[in-house]
Amino acid sequence: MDLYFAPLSCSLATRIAIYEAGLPARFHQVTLSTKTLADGQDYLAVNPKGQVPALRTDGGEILTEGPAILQYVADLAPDSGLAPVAGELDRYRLQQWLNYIATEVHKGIFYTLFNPATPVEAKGFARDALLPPRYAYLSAHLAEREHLLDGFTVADAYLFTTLNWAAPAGVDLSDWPVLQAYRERLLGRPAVARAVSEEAALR
Ligand SMILES: N[C@@H](CCC(=O)N[C@@H](CS)C(=O)NCC(=O)O)C(=O)O
Repeated sequence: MDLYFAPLSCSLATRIAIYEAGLPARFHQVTLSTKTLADGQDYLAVNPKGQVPALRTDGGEILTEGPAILQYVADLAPDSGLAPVAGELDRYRLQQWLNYIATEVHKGIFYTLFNPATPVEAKGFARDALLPPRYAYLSAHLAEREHLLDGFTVADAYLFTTLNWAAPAGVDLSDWPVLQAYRERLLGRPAVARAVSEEAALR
């Protein structure tokens, strides 16, 4: 399979999932500002939405939307435990987390904080009004648990990816010790550390 990614963006979660699953993959860096690939090809021809991640399956199909891609990768390696089995309640709890992270955290907070066109007041609202209850909810959930579900899943890969954005967005993660410890714990996983160091080198 082929993953289209931008370093340390939300596509990092899929690279982590691929490494955790031990699956072979090729990685193609996308320049989001120009929507081009390294060889100058038009990324919009791969994903007309112009966003990462996109995944080309071994069958040549293009999949988009991080939560769908993450579950696809997890299901290619059913023994990895990266996603509970479809049909079991925990699979829908996984989707509950993926949707929460995508909408309430990724788009709801960090899209606003990183978008250069966001008015200053809107950034302040995202940081001071939207983020605290969401981080408090996540902290309460993770205070007594190592992972969002039982064992590491693709939802952890996604939440971890968004926690990496706190510092560059001006959010001090030391104000959220449970989340800081969770992030550091996950960084101790070889697949996570490898994905982060490889993408950090590309920035
Ligand atoms: N709905 C998409 C959103 C993905 C997304 O926001 N990707 C960002 C990087 S984290 C991106 O490609 N931004 C460039 C753009 O929106 O033009 C998903 O969940 O996969």
